[in-house]
Amino acid sequence: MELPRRDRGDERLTPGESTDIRRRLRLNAARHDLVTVIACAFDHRTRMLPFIYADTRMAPAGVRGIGSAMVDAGFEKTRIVLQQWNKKFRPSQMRLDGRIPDLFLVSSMGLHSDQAMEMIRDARRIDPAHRPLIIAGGPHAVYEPFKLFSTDPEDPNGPDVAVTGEEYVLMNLLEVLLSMRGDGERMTSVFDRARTSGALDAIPGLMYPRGRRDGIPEELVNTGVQRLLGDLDELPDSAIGFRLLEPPSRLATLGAAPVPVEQIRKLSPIASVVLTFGCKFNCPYCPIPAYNQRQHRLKSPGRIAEELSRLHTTYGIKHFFGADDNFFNHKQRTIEIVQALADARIGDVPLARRIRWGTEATIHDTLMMKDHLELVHSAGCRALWLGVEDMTATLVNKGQTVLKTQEAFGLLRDHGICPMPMMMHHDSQPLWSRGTNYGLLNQIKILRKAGAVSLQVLMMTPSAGTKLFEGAFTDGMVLEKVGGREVGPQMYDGNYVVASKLNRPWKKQLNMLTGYLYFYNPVWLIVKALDKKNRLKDKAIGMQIIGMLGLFQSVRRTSGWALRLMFGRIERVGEVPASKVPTRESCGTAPASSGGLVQLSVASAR
Ligand code: B12
Ligand code: SF4
Repeated sequence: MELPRRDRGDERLTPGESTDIRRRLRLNAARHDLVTVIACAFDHRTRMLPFIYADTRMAPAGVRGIGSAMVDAGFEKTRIVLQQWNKKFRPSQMRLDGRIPDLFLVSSMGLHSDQAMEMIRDARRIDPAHRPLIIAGGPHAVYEPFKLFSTDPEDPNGPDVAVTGEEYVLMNLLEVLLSMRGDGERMTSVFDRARTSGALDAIPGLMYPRGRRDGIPEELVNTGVQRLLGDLDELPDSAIGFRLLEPPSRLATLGAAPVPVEQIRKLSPIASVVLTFGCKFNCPYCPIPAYNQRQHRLKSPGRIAEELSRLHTTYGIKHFFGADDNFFNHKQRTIEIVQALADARIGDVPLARRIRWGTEATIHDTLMMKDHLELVHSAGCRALWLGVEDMTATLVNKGQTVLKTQEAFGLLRDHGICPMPMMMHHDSQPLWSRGTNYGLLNQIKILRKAGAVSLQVLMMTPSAGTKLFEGAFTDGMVLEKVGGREVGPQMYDGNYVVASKLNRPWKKQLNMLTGYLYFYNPVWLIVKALDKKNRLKDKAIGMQIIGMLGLFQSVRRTSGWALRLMFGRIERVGEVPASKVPTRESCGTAPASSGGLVQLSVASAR
């Protein structure tokens, strides 16, 4: 099921409210003097193609955004810990400014949720008289918040509250809590009072547990769908988040100071930046349009140019990745952004000569932009990741065809922009097809010839918050255990076959590896190196090298799974994932104070 949407016209926050709430918090921040640690969960078992470099060399925008908002709201004592760089970090041992933090915030994607839960479990080991308020957020909390709350009496675990939205929801929560907080009162204690009084129920975008035992909910309360920030210019300066990063280390504890400014560029040579959100398409396997409540949200062209300039001048970062869902989604707005970037200067030098950036777009919209690709290039754009999925549009039809894909790739290549295709392999696609373009290798061959610089082949995997999600479970496609090994969340990255109608889907697993090997190999590296006419030659060589290294990792990590799929017993999931305890929808209003459990309506009980 897709994420629900607020009533039409009520999807967005009142303009100015997001800036205003941070201003209001700043007025009281000194009195509360909060210490906050924000951890980004990362499961190192997921390190392989096609994300092998970007996964650790690009400090994620989500935690940086949350850190920037905290500092902008006046809470300077904030540190961001990336498990990507601090594998051994133990929240139970964290001290910042000599104190156990007041707030411990955990951000996670679904596939890193084992690590997120382990960090939360560890934070709960802190003496209850001192333990921080634990708040979970990020994509996993957005799409499957109920999974963050343990229902196992042997393993009480879970955050105090999950934020199912963006920065504003956290600020809203803090404002409510701090307005009720006595001097020096523990955040967990004020949270308990707020929960009991129903004060949380008026904050859209939360899920919190209620029950007699901490860590074992008897019900979950869902306060409804967040209101989205419409004007992304209201976001705090994203440069702030970079100066909060914990230096990489093998220690369980935190360092005395964050990463020095001059080292940031080395650790995170790429900066992901929020430019736009939303996509006008409606692919059934994609949760993005519903998450955005069908809104297209942007930063203004001036703000984008200013932000990239500041990130470059402050930290020396030269490479940027737009966290866009479809950067070309709206032609006129895109032209305005790229024009502003092309015109921007740092001193006497054009910004676009100092920086390079890439982002995601669709084939359809790339063709719509075909008369403006020169401008896109002069704005500094050097790579576009394009969802070609299956070029014959058998899997999903969003107007892509072989001819259109070739045309778009050719145009990009001619304009010095690397086309980076993202493909989706599925049950009915063979490895090779005779006389048609349907096979995986046939399509890779076409893409390679058309100028693809990198390759992404992921297996079609059910994604929470999509139209296809529940059906994949009810149709018996989703695997639970194979050869005795359970499918863990870290395997939901598209690199493992975890859903298939085939009796023996091992071929699919090997097809992906074969596809990568066909694209990333020494022969093709030499071909690229000898190709004198190719304007993108250097990038293609670089990607071949990264690709071969990544392929080694992919083979190492996934071939055991292929063997299990070949010989092991395959057990399938029998039911759609849902909360095991009743979920009460709070309807966005505060119920009367109650010490016991209030149950208004049961949304999902299993
Ligand atoms: C950039 C990106 C990547 C980069 C990440 C690099 C990096 N280190 O940053 C790369 C290319 C490596 C990548 C890979 C993958 N990605 Co990706 N990626 C994105 C993308 C396009 C942008 C992420 C981003 O920066 N967003 C901007 C920030 C500001 O938003 P955010 O992270 O959601 O954070 C906001 C809120 O969630 C919230 N929040 C976040 N953390 C916290 C914490 C607390 C305490 C609170 C209160 C709030 C909060 O506030 C933030 C500010 O508004 C998103 C889609 C999107 N538009 O967000 C997908 C997305 C995150 N990716 C996704 C997936 C599934 C993957 C892959 C598994 C590949 C795949 N099958 O699609 C791999 C996993 C690789 C790995 N090993 O980790 C999914 C995650 C879905 C889920 N349920 O977890 C997303 C959401 C796309 C989607 N809707 O399907 N990805
Ligand atoms: S075009 Fe891409 S971002 Fe848009 S709905 Fe389809 S898969 Fe999602």
